[in-house]
Amino acid sequence: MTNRILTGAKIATMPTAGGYGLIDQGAVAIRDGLVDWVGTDMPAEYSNWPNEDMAGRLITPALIDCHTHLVFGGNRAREFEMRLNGATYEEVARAGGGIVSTVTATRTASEDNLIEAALPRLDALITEGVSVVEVKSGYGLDADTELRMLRAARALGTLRDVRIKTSFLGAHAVPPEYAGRPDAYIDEVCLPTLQAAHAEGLVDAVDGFCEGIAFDTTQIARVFDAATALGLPVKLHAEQLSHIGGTALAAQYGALSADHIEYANAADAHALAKAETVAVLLPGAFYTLHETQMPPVAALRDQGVPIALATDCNPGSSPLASLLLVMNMGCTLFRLTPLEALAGVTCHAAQALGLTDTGRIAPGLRADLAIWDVAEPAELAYRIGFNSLHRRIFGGKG
Ligand code: DI6
Ligand code: FE
Repeated sequence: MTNRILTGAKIATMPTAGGYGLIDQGAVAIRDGLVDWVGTDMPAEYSNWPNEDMAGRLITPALIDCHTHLVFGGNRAREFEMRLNGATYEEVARAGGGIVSTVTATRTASEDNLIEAALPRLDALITEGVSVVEVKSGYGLDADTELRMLRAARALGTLRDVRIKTSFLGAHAVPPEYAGRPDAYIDEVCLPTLQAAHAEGLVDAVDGFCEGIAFDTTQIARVFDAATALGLPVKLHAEQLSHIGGTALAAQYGALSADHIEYANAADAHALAKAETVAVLLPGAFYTLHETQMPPVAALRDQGVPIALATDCNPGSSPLASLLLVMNMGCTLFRLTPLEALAGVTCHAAQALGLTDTGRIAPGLRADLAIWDVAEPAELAYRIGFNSLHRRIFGGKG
């Protein structure tokens, strides 16, 4: 790997102190895949390093998509049409559509089929400067398919220059064969499959869907207790469609993140702040489902809760594979600032995945960088459907 120095750039370092940490006419030295130095007055030791002039381009940390369901079979375009003919998302789900219809398509897909279907979605993210993608299971809802999904997710990280972080989401929905018996499903399928997936090294975190159409806090707590016993961090789809206590439960377990949280309240925001749990906002689902309940952004700000943004790429509520569009949606739909949007897909997204080696530009962190054909960071969230990536550097390569 060539050690080199990138010069003549505007650098958004995204420091832990907050703000863009902008460095004008700055340089960043890359040694053995890590950031060795970043600043303006280049130390003499770098004067004979290969030097690449960025010609004033913006450099940010490479982007991180901290919430996706990237691996799945089939698609749900027909349900999209149903909803546009008046059916609500919950009505589609209760009529046996929704998540369960993707389960059928995923159960019949081989690992290779799942990989082949996911790669175009992964490539779409990578072309926008993404270096880390979180991928959940949750469309198998039986042991074999959940394990196959997680193996496919792990395989994606060997087929592309990208880091994959996996989340076990066995508690995503109750499969048809357990209709009306959620507790039995948790006991007989979800928990044993979590054990098997962990034993195979397939799980980085454990997630759940805490919602009226999925699992209640008591059921999610049993999954979280099993995760804790295995030493695995947790995260949770919480307060997406109603308020049933998921956000508070996530905070109680010290979750890495609570996700969606449109129906969370000020008390929930306080609990997240105390637990240092990241609020992951998912405007793609809000937009696709034509939701109206906004997440409590003002309360999250007041409490100092780190806000992340992600695609929630999934075939039902967010068939979206553009983190740049998510930044624009975060600003336009949720009134985030462009700075909050950039932090949401870099340093706060890293925190939502428990990563401390990326998401910022600082000595000792990975040289995961995105170089943009823009002059100002705000342009990244401002543009709609216009990828301004000039180059992505992954672990010092590229
Ligand atoms: N919330 C969502 O919006 C997705 N899953 C979840 O827990 C929906 C997934 C799907 O509709 O396929
Ligand atoms: Fe999701």
